[in-house]
Amino acid sequence: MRILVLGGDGYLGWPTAMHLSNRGHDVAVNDNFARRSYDEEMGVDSLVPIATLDERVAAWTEVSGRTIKSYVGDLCDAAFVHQMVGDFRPNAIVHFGEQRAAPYSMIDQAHAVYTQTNNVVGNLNVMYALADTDIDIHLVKLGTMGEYGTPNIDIEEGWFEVVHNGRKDRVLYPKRPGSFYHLSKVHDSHNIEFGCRIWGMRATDLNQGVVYGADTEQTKLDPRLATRFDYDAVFGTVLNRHVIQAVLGHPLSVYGDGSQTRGLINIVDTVECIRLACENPADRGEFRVFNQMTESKSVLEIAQTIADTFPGEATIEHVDNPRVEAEGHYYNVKHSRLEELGLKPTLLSEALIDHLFDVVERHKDRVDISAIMPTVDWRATASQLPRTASELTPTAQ
Ligand code: NAD
Ligand code: USQ
Repeated sequence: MRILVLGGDGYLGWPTAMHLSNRGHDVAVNDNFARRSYDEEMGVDSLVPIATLDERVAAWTEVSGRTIKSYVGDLCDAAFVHQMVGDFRPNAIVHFGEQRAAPYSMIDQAHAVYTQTNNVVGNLNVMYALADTDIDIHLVKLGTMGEYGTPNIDIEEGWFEVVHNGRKDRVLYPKRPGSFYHLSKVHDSHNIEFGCRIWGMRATDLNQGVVYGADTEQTKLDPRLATRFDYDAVFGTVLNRHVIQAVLGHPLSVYGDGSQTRGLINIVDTVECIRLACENPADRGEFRVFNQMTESKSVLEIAQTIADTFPGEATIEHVDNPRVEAEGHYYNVKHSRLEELGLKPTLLSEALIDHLFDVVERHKDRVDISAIMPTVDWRATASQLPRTASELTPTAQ
């Protein structure tokens, strides 16, 4: 198949592109390097050094004998997106290309507006380019488990049967997300469902849990093929951060009492889920939703697992929760559909955590300690109105 991976320079996009290419698909990647600019804006860098996209693509050809084409440009530029989709004419578009950090979206008004504009407009441009080029192109869109929030009932895979006043309907599962970032994904989901219903698009929305891990089979082949690994309080995700904190001898930061529970998935399973979704497309007009996670754990359980596995001493520190989120809540997620397509879940294990300790040990001198503790507070509105249009746009742009 011909597969276009948007956000192909990111943590998940780059390993996915290589995984699909390795499976014999004809792959192209797109990115505007916004993620590298957020690093500059935040004054941090990936723990694992990463090559430029050009170097990555060249190294992949050298190592595998296969090619990955690259398109550099902004998904918010409609003309560029049309041109790219028309030029590559993919069978599937995998869309990772969004601003993905909840804390980044909660910094202030400018970052909230940027996040929602970048994500919602970029996704709409992709939908229009796809519909204009060939409505048969399958959109595989990265959503998030956080779209659902933490309702006091079981979480279904996207759709929900409701009986109300004696009548029954199948509706999109109600969403109650916890950040302006997570909200942007809800808006995308609604737009895509509309495209399926009105234009007859085929789409798979992958509501993915928190990803952990530093490597896939392909990233290990050459240091130039490594993917980024974030540890700072804005872009670092919880398990990856706890591993780094353990290795540095810092207490593992558990926000609040740590009873908040999240779905987790290893990066190795992420890339495989994308392959399965691409190779088994949704039907024409179908808005298909998969919950892309393999296990649930509370934040405290994650911290305890890391601390117990660490060969040295590791302590856990409860810090005031900078987010507004439920603790001690019900969490039961249905996630069987990817397994029905063939996913063999990779569950959190000592071996996986030990590998992460090794990766961090090798690069720990690159950590900026001042970036570890959270600084973004969900309750602070930072509502000073921007005076100029440029103040509405973070420096990353
Ligand atoms: P990432 O930030 O590392 O990668 C996203 C890439 O998209 C970056 O390289 C960025 O430069 C690019 N991008 C952003 N806006 C763009 C635009 N307008 N035009 C072109 N490129 C653009 O993020 P990631 O961790 O690889 O996540 C990828 C996707 O998966 C995101 O959509 C995210 O919401 C979703 N997701 C991630 C996780 C996780 O734990 N990392 C979990 C669930 C869902
Ligand atoms: N947390 C801590 N300590 C930390 C960091 C986080 O206790 O040092 C807690 C948070 O309060 C939260 C949970 O861990 O309850 C998860 O936080 P996170 O930063 O690991 O993940 P989140 O902000 O939810 O976002 C990440 C990705 C995002 C993706 C999402 C999947 O950045 O792109 O959409 O995971 S999900 O959480 O399922 O929505």
